Amino acid sequence: MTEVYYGPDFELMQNQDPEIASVILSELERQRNGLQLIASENFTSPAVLAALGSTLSNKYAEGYPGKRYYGGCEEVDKVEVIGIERAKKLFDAEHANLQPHSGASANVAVYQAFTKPGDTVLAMSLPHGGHLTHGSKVNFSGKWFNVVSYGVRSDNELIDYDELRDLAIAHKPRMICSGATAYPRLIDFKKIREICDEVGSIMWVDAAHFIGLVAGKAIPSPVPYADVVSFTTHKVLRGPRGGMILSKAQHAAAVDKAVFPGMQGGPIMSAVAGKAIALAECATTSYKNYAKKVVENCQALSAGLEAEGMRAVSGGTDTHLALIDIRSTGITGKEADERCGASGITLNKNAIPYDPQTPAVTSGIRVGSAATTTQGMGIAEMKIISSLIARAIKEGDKAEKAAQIRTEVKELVHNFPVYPEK
Ligand code: DSN
Repeated sequence: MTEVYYGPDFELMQNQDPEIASVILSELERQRNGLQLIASENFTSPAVLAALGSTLSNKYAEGYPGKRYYGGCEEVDKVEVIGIERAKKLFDAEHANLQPHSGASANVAVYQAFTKPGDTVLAMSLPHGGHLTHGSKVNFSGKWFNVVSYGVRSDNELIDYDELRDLAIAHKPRMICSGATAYPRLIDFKKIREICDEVGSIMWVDAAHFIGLVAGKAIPSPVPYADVVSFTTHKVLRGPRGGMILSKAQHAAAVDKAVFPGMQGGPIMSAVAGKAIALAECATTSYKNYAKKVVENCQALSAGLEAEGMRAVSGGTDTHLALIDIRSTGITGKEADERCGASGITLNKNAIPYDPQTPAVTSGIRVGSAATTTQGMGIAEMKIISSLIARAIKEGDKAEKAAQIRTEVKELVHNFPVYPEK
């Protein structure tokens, strides 16, 4: 990591609003002093942070480059055009839209571009690793669409492609969604394309979790197969918080119209600039090496936790995340999350497939290697982290034990400083 963006603007904020400035500094210290293992988080670069804090934030730019509803867009037009071209090149995509404010809003746009309310959509169930926007009853997707869910097999915890095909044939969905938030394995996009072709469905891939690995060529890309690919830009991809959509050229107009004016007003141009910067970073050899290391580290973390007596769902991982069944410890996911938190280890409780516990309690934890790999950690550190997690789960309810683990966590992370001062 290079140094954090600590420009004169931050000093100004400290003078003008010490209350908020002190919270921002405390969060920086939290990120520096703990282990960040949430699979959907990362440390973005100082250049991206600088773009987010830039004057581009002031500009309204409803519309698209060259077709805006406001004057004065000549500079932000350049940023968006550069970003679009970088995205198309990096992912070998025919069309890119950088405007969605988040992954969930990108998904709203996908529904709007390809479906009408009431249409049938086939997607992975949330308890098996899907996402709220893949048809959860508490989300717009489950309220406005007839979402049929597929899941993973009980014997090997891999996507049940036979079930997926049977459901597709039975329900003839308008759109089939693949992609998940807690599935550690590669998805067979070729097979899903064949099923989509067989039943005449749009193929939508929500690649939020793994698109950074695709960008770094560490895993196969869904782009050649899918009609549309939506994702967030802040996970392994290491960009600013936000969303993006890639599509085939034939869907470009529908996607753009669905994003604006269909779903959003003005884009957040500072975030669009941050996305453009991250896309350029992803095209470097150093990022490719990073993406490969993220996977190797996650495999080491998953194996380390298994060596500590826990079980990796599906037997391991091919990606940046591992889902761990911790029932052998006698502790729930909720308790493990709390005990790890008290010990300076940030991760999240997560349902495992066929979980006997409720979603608020769960039998599992989800861990990811994106942030620690950005810090420069490697396989040796993943082994240490596995043992720290195991100790936190077993003993992190006792204040003195949690404090001891927290000290060891601090010693470890201080060898891999995050955003060191100039
Ligand atoms: N909240 C994200 C995650 O943690 O996986 C998905 O949106």
